[in-house]
Amino acid sequence: MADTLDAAEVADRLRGLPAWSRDGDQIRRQVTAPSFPAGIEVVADVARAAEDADHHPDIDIRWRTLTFALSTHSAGGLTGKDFDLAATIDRIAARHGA
Ligand code: H2B
Repeated sequence: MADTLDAAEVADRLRGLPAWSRDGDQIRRQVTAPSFPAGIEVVADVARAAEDADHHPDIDIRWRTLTFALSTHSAGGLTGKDFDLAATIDRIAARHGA
């Protein structure tokens, strides 16, 4: 099980991910896709990346606005896995024009 990051490490990693913010023991970001189908494609790509990483975000879908929330349940907080997947989600969103 990975160790949770302390507040300073979280703040440090968030500096490199400006779309993300801390919300308790999670980090979250909203993605506005160009359309509802484009948003679903973003979610499908994120699902594949999450399976590959064996690390899964909470996802809320409202028309073309997606909210991703990340935390490492097994560790009870934020770990490097959350920040790695956050960077992957950023790349996927950018690829879809979101
Ligand atoms: N995703 C997240 N976000 N946190 C976890 O602790 C986690 C996960 N654990 N995906 C994984 C799956 C675990 O259940 C498997 C057995 O590795």
